[in-house]
Amino acid sequence: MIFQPEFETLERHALEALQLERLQALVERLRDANDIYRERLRGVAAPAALDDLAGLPFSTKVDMRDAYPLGLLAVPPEKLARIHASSGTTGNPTIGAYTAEDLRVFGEVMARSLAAGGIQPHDMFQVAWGYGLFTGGLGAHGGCETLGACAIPASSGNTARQLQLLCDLPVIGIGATPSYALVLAERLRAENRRPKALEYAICGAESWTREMREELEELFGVVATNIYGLTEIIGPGVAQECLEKQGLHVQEDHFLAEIIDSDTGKPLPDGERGELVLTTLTREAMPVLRYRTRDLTSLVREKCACGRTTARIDWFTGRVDDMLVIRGVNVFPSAVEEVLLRFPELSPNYRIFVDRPPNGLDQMLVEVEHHADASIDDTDRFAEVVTGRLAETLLVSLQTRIVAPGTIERIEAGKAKRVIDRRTV
Ligand code: DLL
Repeated sequence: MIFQPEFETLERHALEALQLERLQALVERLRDANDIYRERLRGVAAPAALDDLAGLPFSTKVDMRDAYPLGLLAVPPEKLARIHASSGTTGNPTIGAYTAEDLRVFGEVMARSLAAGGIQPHDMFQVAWGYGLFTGGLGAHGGCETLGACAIPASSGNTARQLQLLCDLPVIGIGATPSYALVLAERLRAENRRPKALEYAICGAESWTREMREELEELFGVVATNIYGLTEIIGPGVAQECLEKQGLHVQEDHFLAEIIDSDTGKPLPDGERGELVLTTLTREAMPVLRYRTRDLTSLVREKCACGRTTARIDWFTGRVDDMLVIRGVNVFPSAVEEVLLRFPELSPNYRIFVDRPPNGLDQMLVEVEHHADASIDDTDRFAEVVTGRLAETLLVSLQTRIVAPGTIERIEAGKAKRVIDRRTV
């Protein structure tokens, strides 16, 4: 179902005209309402065409941190209706502030996302992203209300209660991080229980691969789609796959997407992979101009078979900053996951350890669980085969350890942490 066809299927020329009008208004608003942006935009001409976007200044996570907590507001604080925040690993959290109108838009883009992922207004949807400062729980909750669906605010964690709700109530869809959806699916399988009515899982908030999607769909018995978003822009609902599963539709009337070369900052053509840059076209409280997400993907603008005309971003291959450099070779954790999951014997539960022994070369160890029903005669021999395949694809030497199901700790709340980098430098 398409929740707002008047925007989601708008002809591209009309969509681009709307984007330009909104971009021009945004630049004016930022100049008027925020000292930091006024300074940054000094001497910069107003965009006369969408292509002029490339001449506008970028914003980065560092800008957000420097302006902590409310330096980037474009409305008086009395107009705020809610604040979210993402924890981050160092320094100040990143604040996301919303007016009532921003919350209405958040509800709308999440309702579009849920509908694109298979949820209908008469359905029950279990929200298994965390409620609180994290945008996932309350964002999906607002989306259910805007769509007219019934929200079950389970939040993250409390796996026994999650399973009980899924088995007792006619829940059609669930929203969770992919790693937590997998925890739920594994527990159901281990306890030989079945959800009463579950058909769809909408997963996001952390990196995952198509290979992991296949595993999850098979284990959970659902159709799983990918949802993307970030606190700095609005939260989840910036982009969402439809059931055609051909990339994530960007809600382009609200968010303008570009792909740039992250070294040079220059725009890249459609289809080329680079860093995703997002501009909020309608945010009131904390609009953002050309935010460098550090997330790596590519963009296509052809119409999708579902009827939506909005641009689609491809599955992310990681973040600029999750790239590991092992003895000079760039390694993305998503590439490791892709190779592992091509082995039917292996499960999506894995970790990557990186060590730097004194005076030695960096060592990388991939630890992965095999499936409970996998038939592996000789684990050491099999580990060698996996090592060979990883080394051939990643062009780096490493070791692999195959471990029994349940060995690797499951994360029940928050995002999965797959890389343990123990190098001191
Ligand atoms: O993770 C918002 C969200 C909630 C998205 C629920 C989807 C579902 P942050 O905590 O600010 O916001 O983290 C944003 O998470 O820059 C990406 O690096 C990563 N991320 C989010 N969704 C995906 C995805 C929420 N589908 C950061 N695939 C982003 C890969 C994702 N990475």
